[in-house]
Amino acid sequence: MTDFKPKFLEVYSVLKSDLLNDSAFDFTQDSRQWLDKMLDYNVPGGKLNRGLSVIDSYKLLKEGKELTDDEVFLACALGWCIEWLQAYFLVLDDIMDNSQTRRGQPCWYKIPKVGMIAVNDGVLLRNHIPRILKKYFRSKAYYVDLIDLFNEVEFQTASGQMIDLITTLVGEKDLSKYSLSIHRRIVQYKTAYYSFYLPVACALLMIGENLDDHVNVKEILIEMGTYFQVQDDYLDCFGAPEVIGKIGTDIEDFKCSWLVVKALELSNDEQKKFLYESYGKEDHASVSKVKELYRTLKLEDVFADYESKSYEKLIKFIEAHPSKAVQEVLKSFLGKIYKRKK
Ligand code: GPP
Ligand code: MG
Ligand code: MG
Ligand code: MG
Repeated sequence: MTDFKPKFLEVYSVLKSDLLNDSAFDFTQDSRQWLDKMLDYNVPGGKLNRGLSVIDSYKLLKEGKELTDDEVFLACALGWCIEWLQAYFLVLDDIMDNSQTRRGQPCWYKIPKVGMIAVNDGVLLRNHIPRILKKYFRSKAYYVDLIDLFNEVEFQTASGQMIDLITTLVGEKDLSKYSLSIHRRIVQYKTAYYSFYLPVACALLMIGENLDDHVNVKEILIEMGTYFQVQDDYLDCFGAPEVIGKIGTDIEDFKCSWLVVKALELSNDEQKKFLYESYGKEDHASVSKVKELYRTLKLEDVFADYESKSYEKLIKFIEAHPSKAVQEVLKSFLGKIYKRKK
């Protein structure tokens, strides 16, 4: 597989420079400097899996044909649109989840000078996407479909985020409503569409495909995204903060995490009673005890089993797909996340 990362990073500088010189706004030195720092802090510092998947997928769909410089640039620009979307979601998600760190540094809103300016920065990040699309894709036949795709996926993500948040409402803390089916609904919407379907859908639009002809690919990617968010839930508790770059908050936040759903399934009456009393509390002692119960219930093994079963299931789905090129795209994506530690 070609390593597009250096090229991808080059394209970031081009897009940033476009945005810092956007003629629709009369930038002052201060505002340009703020935006410059805000972008560098929030956009390029992640694993870039989502963004790189657009160009990787595009290359595989081209089945060995050389890509032109223009094609590489455009696929990278689309990849960055997804990274921008992700930056926008994360800046706001960290406020909503009361998180402290992200990608090994304080969350943007935690920077003293930033605070709630982060909310507007999130709005700006979101607005940069249509600006990039307009500049580079306006003349393409698939422009309308691209705009529509980003809009649909953003709507699905915000709706998933809504159900992630309203299940935790204070005063209604009730673990009896948590189940695998609710968890599935939350994670499909809040994570799978934008993280898995979107990159591949972008590549498909770029090669001129109609997305209505790829419902099956979408289903597989949503399944993969569900598995990815289960990993995220697992790492929130069992991951090493210095590796995942963030400190988990799911127990404190009373989240409908895969771990708590599994714990409820496996607990005896006494353990259940303890969970009902302790889950969702801020204090360190309660959080530690919940983690201790997770260990007693051997959730690490339960997860390892889920992980290998999900992998096998996904490979089976993928291998049933009629196109070898599409199979390669899906396998390459799965390979990037299987047994990930961050
Ligand atoms: C990840 O959930 C979900 C998102 C980042 C989507 C946010 C959507 C918005 C409309 C703001 P998470 O809270 O488990 O992620 P993390 O563990 O990285 O904080
Ligand atoms: Mg969240
Ligand atoms: Mg979060
Ligand atoms: Mg999480």
